[in-house]
Amino acid sequence: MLILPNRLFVQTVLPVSRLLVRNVSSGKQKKGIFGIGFASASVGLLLGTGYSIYYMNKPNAHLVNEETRIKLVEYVPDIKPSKIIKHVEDRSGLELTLYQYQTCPFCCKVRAFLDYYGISYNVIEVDPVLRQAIKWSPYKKVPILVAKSEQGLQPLNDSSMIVSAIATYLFEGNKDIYEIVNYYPFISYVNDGGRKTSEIMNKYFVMLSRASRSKADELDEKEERKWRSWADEVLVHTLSPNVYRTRDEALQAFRWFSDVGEWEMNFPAWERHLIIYAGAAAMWLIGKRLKKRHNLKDDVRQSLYDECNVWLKAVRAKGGRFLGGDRPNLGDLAVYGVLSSIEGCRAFEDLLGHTKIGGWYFEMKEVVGRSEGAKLIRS
Ligand SMILES: N[C@@H](CCC(=O)N[C@@H](CS)C(=O)NCC(=O)O)C(=O)O
Ligand SMILES: *[C@@H]1O[C@H](CO)[C@@H](O)[C@H](O)[C@H]1NC(C)=O
Repeated sequence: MLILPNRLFVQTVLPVSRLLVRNVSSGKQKKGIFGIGFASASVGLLLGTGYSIYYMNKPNAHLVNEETRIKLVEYVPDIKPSKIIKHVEDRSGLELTLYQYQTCPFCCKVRAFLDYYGISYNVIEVDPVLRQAIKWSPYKKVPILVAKSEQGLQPLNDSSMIVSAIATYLFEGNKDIYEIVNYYPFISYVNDGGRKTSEIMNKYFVMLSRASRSKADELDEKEERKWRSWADEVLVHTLSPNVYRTRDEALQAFRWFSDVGEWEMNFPAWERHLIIYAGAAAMWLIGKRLKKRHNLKDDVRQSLYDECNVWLKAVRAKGGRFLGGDRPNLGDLAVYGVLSSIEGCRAFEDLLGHTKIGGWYFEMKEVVGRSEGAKLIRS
């Protein structure tokens, strides 16, 4: 069995080769395989488990009292987009570039949102090993969405902030994206592990300046925020242990990632194979740690089914096709986006077989695929 140096876990799976090199050359940064540091922000790489660790550290965080906005960037390298998503109905005036990994649940969430509202964007598939495509960014995770504003290039980070900021832009109507970013400042602090971390404020809030709204609307919005946060903090954590449940499944998952991320096109063969085999082995191991950390049931499938049933119950309680009623709200889009990241995995097949989520899921897929939200945007 492959024994990976600890640092490899820390930076995770995909930066595999780069780290191999680094590990051999620097002996430092040993943190103990089972330390918290082991599961740093990047462990989840493909399945975004990092989020949790970040939050785990939060209660003990020491505030640095540094509040700031995401700064404009002078330039981004001129890289040919891996894909250009063109929605003819797009009148938003936005010019967006999404830096992403195709199967990262947070990236899938952003795409589900943009596609539903029929917003065009360029995709740059980040090479997860070397990550050159985001070297320009001080923020080292994906998704990053860069929006062209009158002031310059405005990066947005964190999938939920991205969704809220763009939704604010689309529905508020008269604000520049640069201005909107001021509503989402981040606060930096040093956590117990001595790492500098930061958190974006208001990330589940769409900032609309309506004169008044009904009590019912207010409750709906609160519920919508609750489920968006649930997608990030609960649902997402059931994914990794399921997708990487057995060595075989982990390998199958990585092969699927390779297909849909078009790794064959993007990376040399040796690198792709290294990612697939080393990645699958590492994630299989990590999946077990995450299962404990997030208190999943022994049969991890059951935890996935349970959470999906919790979601379905909430949808049904609203009495419509979606949580948002006749059409999806941001809660629906978040849950759908996150789940769509495992669509090609055995876990997803099992999920369809053991729950009734398929009805809601495929309706979502349809309305997102048809960009049904496009007609809701004011132009
Ligand atoms: N809170 C962030 C989490 C993003 C995240 O953890 N992304 C992972 C990929 S799924 C990542 O980029 N990890 C760092 C790395 O790849 O090195 C969000 O919602 O966007
Ligand atoms: C967002 O990005 C900025 C730099 O672009 C970074 O300094 C900050 O830590 C990031 N914040 C979060 C919470 O991701």
